[in-house]
Amino acid sequence: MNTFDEMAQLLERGKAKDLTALVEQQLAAGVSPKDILTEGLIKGMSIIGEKFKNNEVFVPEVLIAARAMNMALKVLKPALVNEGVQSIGTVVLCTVKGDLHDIGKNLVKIMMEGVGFNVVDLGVDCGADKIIDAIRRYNADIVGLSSLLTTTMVNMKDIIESIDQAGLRDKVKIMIGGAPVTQQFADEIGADAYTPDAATAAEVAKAYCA
Ligand code: B1M
Repeated sequence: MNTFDEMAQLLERGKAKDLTALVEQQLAAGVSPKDILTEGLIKGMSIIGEKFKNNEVFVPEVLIAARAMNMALKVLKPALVNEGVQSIGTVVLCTVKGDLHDIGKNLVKIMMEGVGFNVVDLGVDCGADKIIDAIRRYNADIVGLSSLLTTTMVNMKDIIESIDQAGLRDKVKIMIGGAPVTQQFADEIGADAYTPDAATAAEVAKAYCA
């Protein structure tokens, strides 16, 4: 088994301590943080996602794996983020109302901070009022919305309409993403951008604030 497979397996089994130790060791050995993320951690999460879909594992196992993933991401973050970069803009970021999935959103945060954004993370299960309040309070340039459920992605539409009604639609670019989200859906609900992954989200956001 190679080291990336070992990481994927530790993540699957929710072995947070062993996983973070292995990530630390690999970083120290000069392995690319991007490879650790995609070949090890995201691969492990995809395997558990597949097993979840096929009823081979259940919510508790997935929660334990997600905890291990978030802990490993904390270790990886300094290596993914360029320290000391001056802020190029402010992003208000959250997972939408009704949705508790935060791993993708946390990755978007890391990548956006990596290209120099100040990211205001509103967490999960976030409705329009909180977002509108944050746009005003932090003078945001961009709003990032994440959704992992087909039942919650529709809430993105309500949030965009509420931002419009609050008179803030021209002030911010609205970016959306998450597994069930598509470009077509983004066009339908009037978002400015859909991006399939966190790294592309950071690139597109940077282009808005260039
Ligand atoms: Co849930 N879950 N889950 N889950 N879960 C999915 C999403 C599901 C596809 C699993 C499945 O059936 N195969 C399915 C959704 C089905 C659907 O709607 N079509 C599902 C379900 C059904 C549920 C529950 C309803 C299960 C239940 O209770 N019966 C429940 C809902 C709870 C709720 O939110 N109200 C639930 C609960 C959970 C846990 C709490 C156990 C846990 C979440 C823990 C956590 O996040 N802290 C969990 C997990 C972990 C998953 C899977 C296994 C993994 C998600 C993940 O973190 N992926 C997932 C299956 C899967 O995706 N294969 C599944 C890794 C992450 C890096 O990817 O978040 O897609 P992702 O982010 C990507 C891109 O999407 C993108 O960038 C990232 C990559 O760079 N991206 C953006 C994300 N946001 C972006 C925003 C952007 C741009 C890009 O711009 C702003």
